[in-house]
Amino acid sequence: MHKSILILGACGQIGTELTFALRELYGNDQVVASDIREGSESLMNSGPFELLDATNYAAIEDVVMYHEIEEVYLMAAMLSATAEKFPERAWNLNMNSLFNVLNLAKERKIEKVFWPSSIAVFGPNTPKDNTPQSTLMEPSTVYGISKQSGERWCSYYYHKFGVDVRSVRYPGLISWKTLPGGGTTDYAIEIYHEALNKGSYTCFLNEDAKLPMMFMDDAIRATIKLMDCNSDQLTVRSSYNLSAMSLSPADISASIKKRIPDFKISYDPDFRQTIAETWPRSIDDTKAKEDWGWEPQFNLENTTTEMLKNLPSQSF
Ligand code: VAH
Repeated sequence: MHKSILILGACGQIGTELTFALRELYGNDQVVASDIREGSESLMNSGPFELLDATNYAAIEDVVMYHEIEEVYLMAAMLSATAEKFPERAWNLNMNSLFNVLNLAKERKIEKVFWPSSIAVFGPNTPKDNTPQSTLMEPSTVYGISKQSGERWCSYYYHKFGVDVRSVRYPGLISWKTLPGGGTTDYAIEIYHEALNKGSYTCFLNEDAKLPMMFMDDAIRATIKLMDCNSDQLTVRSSYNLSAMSLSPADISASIKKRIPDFKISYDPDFRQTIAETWPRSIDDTKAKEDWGWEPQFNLENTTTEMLKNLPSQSF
């Protein structure tokens, strides 16, 4: 099936895995990876790459026209922890990159857009357990505010201009192919690295900080499934709740100890604990299940198996 795809932010935690998955599916030359800097050797050697600033409309337009791009996955963003340190840079990147891609679609220069939201759109007074698709949302982080605004703009461009933009609210994502990228849930990746490299980990969240989490393979499969379904199946054009697991650092530590009995964990919460406390503990993703057949495949145990099996070759 011919399809020409551009991934903005292809060298990030999700972008890297999305690039490999889409190239596997559609062919290396059908997927143009792009980022503000080059990526891993394996990514750079697996297909076409463009150095591209996602906030530069003209530069994106040139790449779209040159490669005859039909679909854009906008994965470039500044995540929650880093965004608290650079609020204006985060707003500029997260919002202007979205407007660039939505406007390309509005002008019919591309046909379809994927844009990631996050459970960070929910705030401290959102119901924390089995958080509904539509509910009270008063995010208190720069990142969460940008994601809530982005969801509103996605819905507006769909209803006003017929732009086929699709989105999911990713939970915290656990993966081994790339290092974490400045998020509050990065602990859930670091803990596996350090369990293998040091046999111990000092966690920057409290042991009972339960958050919605997902193994990356599930997140990639959900993303591609959403983009492949018929537009008329979709009843949500802001962003779909997406769920797999609800985990705390203590849960992940216990899972690691089943394989590495001497693993030691300690807790030294920092500002990221304050962010985590504003987010839900678990998510209701009934709408994603009903509209496009979403079903997770990874739980904590097979996530731990995959992480510990694949990580030794990585190092911090
Ligand atoms: C972050 N990994 O921690 C991201 C994610 C739900 C959290 O959006 O900022």
